[in-house]
Amino acid sequence: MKEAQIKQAYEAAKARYAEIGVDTEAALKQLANVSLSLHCWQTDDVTGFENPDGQLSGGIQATGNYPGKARNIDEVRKDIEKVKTLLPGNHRLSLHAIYGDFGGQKVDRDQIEPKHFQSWIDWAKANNMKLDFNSTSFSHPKSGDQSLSSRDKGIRDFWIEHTIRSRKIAEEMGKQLGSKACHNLWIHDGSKDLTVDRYLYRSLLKDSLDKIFAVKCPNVKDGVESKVFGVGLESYTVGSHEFYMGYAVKNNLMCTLDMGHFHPTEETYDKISSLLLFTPEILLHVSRPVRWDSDHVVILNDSVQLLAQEIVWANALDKTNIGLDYFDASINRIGAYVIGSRATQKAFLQALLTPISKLRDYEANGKFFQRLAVLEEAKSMPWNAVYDYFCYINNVPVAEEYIAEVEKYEKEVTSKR
Ligand code: RNT
Ligand code: ZN
Repeated sequence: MKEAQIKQAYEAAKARYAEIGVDTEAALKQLANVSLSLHCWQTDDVTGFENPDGQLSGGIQATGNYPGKARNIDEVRKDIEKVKTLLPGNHRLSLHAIYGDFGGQKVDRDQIEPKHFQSWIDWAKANNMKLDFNSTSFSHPKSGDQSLSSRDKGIRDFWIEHTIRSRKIAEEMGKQLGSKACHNLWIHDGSKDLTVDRYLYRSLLKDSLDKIFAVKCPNVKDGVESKVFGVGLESYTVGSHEFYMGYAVKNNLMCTLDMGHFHPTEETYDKISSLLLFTPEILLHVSRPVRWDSDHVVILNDSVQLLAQEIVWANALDKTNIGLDYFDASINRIGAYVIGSRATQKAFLQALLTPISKLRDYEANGKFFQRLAVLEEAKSMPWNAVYDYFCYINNVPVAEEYIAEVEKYEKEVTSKR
């Protein structure tokens, strides 16, 4: 797009928004502070560096084998650096415990230490990024169907140790980078078929979590992530939403809301206002469920728009940690990153550009037709000209221009892997 065209469209949009009482400059400032936590695992289909030939397990699957996936730490970093050049704004990076800099050594999960992530911390500093972290219960010989909720004390202790170590790594990241790191705990524990001991596994999980969170990490914000079911574990999930909601409320932790982890017609946005009354902050996994898969590339759909609106309208941007969580191995992975992150930003921008005080007035005065009409009109307001301008002032490709950049990187870099 031509510079003059971007600016002209923005000025027209600005004037149009001013007519409905919305300040686009203010919205742009707020959008600049919305940082996304980019999930490192979109680069390599959740493989990590422990065993590059290992199978992904734990109720999650990446389907497709599009060429060019990152095979090592340098390639993951290169890819993230590329993504950064295609995204407006400042973003964080979320690492999983299997992405340590193990230097070719076998380091089991109960042996990981901050030193294995020091080069990531240095890299983050050099790239002006903050880090978040995740313990990894899946893809390991001791995972089985259950980890922290296993009947076997040896297995539970192994994963307790792993998770405490993961939190200590997050602590180090938070400390060194001067920004609290979110630590997310998601375990796959569940059962393929009916179980007659639902209460037992949940009480074992509660007991394991008590041990894990007894270790204080002041530079960490802890989140616990529920799920409705996992592939191969369809009948029972130990860490259900009710389980973690209870646990988080009681222990002042965050519930991680993964948009792919609820019943198909259940919307994530409606949980925000309830959670924020009882838990300190929220951690999101922005994702897109499609039938059995909870992790398709995020697009600008109703669920993401409703979620962003709810957060903005609840004045909760500074209590919301926006992680992305999707992995698609069937298309260009860098392109997948850009589509999903931009869609998420667009949803927040749309929410920031909505005339909320007018809508609230209508609502308070029982003018429900007017409320619905303005909500509908907001959808076709020229928010895209504002987003294009946001890309432009941040020196990243505007609109579909990023496609050529992704193609170029594919030609020069990923296709040669
Ligand atoms: C799995 C969870 C979890 C993972 C990542 C890799 O269903 O959503 O968050 O996707 O941690
Ligand atoms: Zn998730």
